[in-house]
Amino acid sequence: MAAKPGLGKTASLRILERMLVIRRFEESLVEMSGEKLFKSHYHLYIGQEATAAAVVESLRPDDKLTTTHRNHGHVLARGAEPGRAYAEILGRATGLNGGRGGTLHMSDPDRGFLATSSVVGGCIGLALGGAYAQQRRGKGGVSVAFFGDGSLEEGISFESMNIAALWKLPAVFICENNGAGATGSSKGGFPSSLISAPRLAGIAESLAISSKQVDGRDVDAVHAAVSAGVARCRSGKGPVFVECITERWEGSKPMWPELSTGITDVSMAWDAGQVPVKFREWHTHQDPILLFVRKLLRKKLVTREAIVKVDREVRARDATARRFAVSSPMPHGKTALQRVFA
Ligand SMILES: Cc1ncc(C[n+]2csc(CCOP(=O)(O)OP(=O)(O)O)c2C)c(N)n1
Ligand SMILES: [Mg+2]
Repeated sequence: MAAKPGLGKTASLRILERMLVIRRFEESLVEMSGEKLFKSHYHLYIGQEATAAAVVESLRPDDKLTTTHRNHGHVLARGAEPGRAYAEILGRATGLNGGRGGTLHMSDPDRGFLATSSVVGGCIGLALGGAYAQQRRGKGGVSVAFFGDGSLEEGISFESMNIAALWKLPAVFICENNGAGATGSSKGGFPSSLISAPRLAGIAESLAISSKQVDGRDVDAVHAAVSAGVARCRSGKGPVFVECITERWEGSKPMWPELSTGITDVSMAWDAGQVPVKFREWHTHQDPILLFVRKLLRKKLVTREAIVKVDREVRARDATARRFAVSSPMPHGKTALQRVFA
């Protein structure tokens, strides 16, 4: 895939804001779970924000997307209203899917999401259908699948990538490999994948799919790889695969999410004294938001004051969104059979 010029100030700030929207949403959600506002199992996107935020920067409004159980970041990055996303998780009538999908199947059809599937690997097959439709439509649209490393344990991913390659479909496979550091279910943690291939991108390469492995914490690296890949897809050259590697965030290691590294303080990006000793490695080397803020400051694209202001605005909007969801009604009993297939 060809290299792409770096991101300018406006795009960088737009991406940073998206990442903060996701982070504040996920932090709030842990509190809301603690308040027993919802009961279901859920998954947080903390630590992977750079990937969703940079991928959507390369997309057009008519592009299609599918995602997984770890979907909040993807849906929010694409511009879904946080209030309606919270409402969905709380099962409220005002939710993005009328409260029927919950956290595991939250989707935003108005923003191009074809479906969200918590069946590991399912979203890859769904995105393949989207890519076929985009090819038939002939307008240069692409279909993006966001999925975890665990999806590559599933047969559907191989079959889908094979068809995409054979038919030169405009499918963008975004594999978020957060396996490093996962404890795995055998040790009481959340499951991680067992795949014999040394490089996941190598699996797609074996099917003659243009592939790249990037640092999933690095906004510029993800954006450069994905925007080049999307351009390739739009020109009819077939599917692309980008493996975005992140270390598993501490709070996503146990079966139930924990806000183990605390509420993010953006000043940790420039004031090492704010960084708690216990999670120095995370705050210094892993947190994609702090890494991006430091880079923007180094490049003199923003000031500390501007960062604090954006974050303050994002937090205020997050508080409003939470209130909207909590005060929203539950779906009426009379609607129980609506949107039921059988
Ligand atoms: C077909 C299928 N098998 C098992 C599960 C149970 N399960 C839910 S999430 C998960 C791990 C998924 O790992 P990965 O795709 O890497 O996503 P991550 O949670 O690491 O982001 C498993 C095995 C499932 N949902 N679907
Ligand atoms: Mg994983």
